[in-house]
Amino acid sequence: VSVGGLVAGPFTNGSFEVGPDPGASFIILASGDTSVTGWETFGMGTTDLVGTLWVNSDGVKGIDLDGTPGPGGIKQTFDTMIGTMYSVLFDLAGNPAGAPTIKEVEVSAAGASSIYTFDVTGNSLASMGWVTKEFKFVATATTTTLAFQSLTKGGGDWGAALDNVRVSAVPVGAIPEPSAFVLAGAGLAALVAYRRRRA
Ligand SMILES: [Ca+2]
Repeated sequence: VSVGGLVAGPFTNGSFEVGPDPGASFIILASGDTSVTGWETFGMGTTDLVGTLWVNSDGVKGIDLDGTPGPGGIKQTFDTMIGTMYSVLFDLAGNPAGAPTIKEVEVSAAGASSIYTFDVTGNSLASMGWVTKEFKFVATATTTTLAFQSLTKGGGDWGAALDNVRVSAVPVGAIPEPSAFVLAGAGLAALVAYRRRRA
């Protein structure tokens, strides 16, 4: 799909494995960096691409949304079908090496947004405690931007950790259609009225 000369495509590289190699350390990504295939960083601060410095949930690379310094964010624009509901699954943890204890990230797409928190208490770089979260949105355009933004206040280098982002269209049959319920309700009401008239 071409929008304003920009060509999007299917959602890609949700595990952040394609791009620069941070090795056993991390790479600081300034706002506006597009070196991680498919993604662009944004926000007031920077974002870190983290290698085996910590144990990622999938592969050997993940994201610390608070770079050096944060807070930052990362987003991707991809093709969507208008009116289709999408499920976004992602693995969330937090950088346990520094404050704050509760990491916060806002996920947004197509005008919808949700805030997710992660408590790093008891976790370590070797045991991150990754949990899978879900975010859903209904596409309103032929391309949609999915964004993960750190909500850490006042800067800081240790933010929410992100890896293994997956996007899939929710099958139509799995979505309740309000219009169908309204029609069924109207039909039932008409039937009741008809029977009452006959009685
Ligand atoms: Ca990964």
